[in-house]
Amino acid sequence: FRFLTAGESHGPALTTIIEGVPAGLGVTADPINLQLKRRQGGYGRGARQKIETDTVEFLSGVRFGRALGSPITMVVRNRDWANWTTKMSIEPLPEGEQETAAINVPRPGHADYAGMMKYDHDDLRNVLERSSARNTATVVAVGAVARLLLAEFGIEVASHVVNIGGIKVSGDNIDLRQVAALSEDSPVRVADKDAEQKIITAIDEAKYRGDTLGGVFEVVVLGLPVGLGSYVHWDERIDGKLAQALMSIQAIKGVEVGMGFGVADVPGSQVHDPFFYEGGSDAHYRRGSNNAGGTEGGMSNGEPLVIRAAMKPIPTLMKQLPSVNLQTKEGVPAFAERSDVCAVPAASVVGEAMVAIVLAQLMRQKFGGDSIGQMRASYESYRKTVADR
Ligand code: EPS
Repeated sequence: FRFLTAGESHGPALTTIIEGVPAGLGVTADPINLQLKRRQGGYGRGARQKIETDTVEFLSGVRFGRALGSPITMVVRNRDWANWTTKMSIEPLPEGEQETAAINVPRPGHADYAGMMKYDHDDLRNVLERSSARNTATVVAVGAVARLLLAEFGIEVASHVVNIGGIKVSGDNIDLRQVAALSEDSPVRVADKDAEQKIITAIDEAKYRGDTLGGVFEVVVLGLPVGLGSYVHWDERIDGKLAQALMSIQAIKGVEVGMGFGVADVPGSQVHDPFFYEGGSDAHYRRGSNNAGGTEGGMSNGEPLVIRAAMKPIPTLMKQLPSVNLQTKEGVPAFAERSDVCAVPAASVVGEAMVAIVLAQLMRQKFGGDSIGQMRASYESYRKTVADR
């Protein structure tokens, strides 16, 4: 299960090709469009989301709503393209027409500066168009296909926001399903009404000041089998793969699994999750807590996966930060363009997608098969082996 994405934020479309979806898996536009809609939501989003209604169009790999086993191509068209045909013209402009003036005042915290140096661009638009979080629409589309695969094995992926701008959500040890359901109804994807109101006010205040806010979201996965990933090589560890995947999302600066950095503060007796055995008709090994967040030794351990990511505030500030004109070397305010005040709720949906992608990859790796039936047979046989131990 691998994929590539392509597309500029204000170009004609975003495109992705996925390979490795087993033949026979039900794949239709509706569940993908639902995820795209979730990504577009959240209090604190900018005007772009009013222009777009992201929907997916399949160009290959699906017939009568079932995956063919061939590469799946999906396209999400940018409605805003209609307003950018000259500024983002693919062909050279006709004789006599002026190219849009280059922008060369990088935003602190953005890809602008490093991207201009790296690719030798004079215009930071050539960097921002691809570095833009607009591309997360394709990531969410791929994640939606991954979720369809995971759902075949009873694996569910959800998320909620636990902190925006330092306002933290209270409530440890609440039921994960309940949290997911509550956050779905919240404009900031928060499962705590008190915090929700404070966060909405904080976003309004940040907007008024021309500032932006970051935060932390938590992705929770239920129904994972034990043994995805491996301890044998550094690049096969599930936690490492998940961290890389979450860090690949624009503006993410940190990832924690389970108790995360908290493990540094207390002794081992308060960190590690004790085992016990529950007999009866559905006899199985159980754990007294889940501080490990569902991974031990680079493998899933059969408990819910709990992983958090911290997002920095978006670097496009309407109250511009000090910067330098890269041509004149003069100190001037940074470039500012329409943007979001806070995109943490949207990032939490993107986080779900990235996690789903990694898990789909690991499920494909462990259970193989070219069709969904073959994959299921291998999964069932493994499940039986584990249940009999
Ligand atoms: C985004 C689309 C972008 C931004 C945002 C995310 O659209 P536009 O630039 O036309 O307003 O709103 O991206 C960023 C803030 C960024 O820095 O990347 C989207 O569809 O998610």
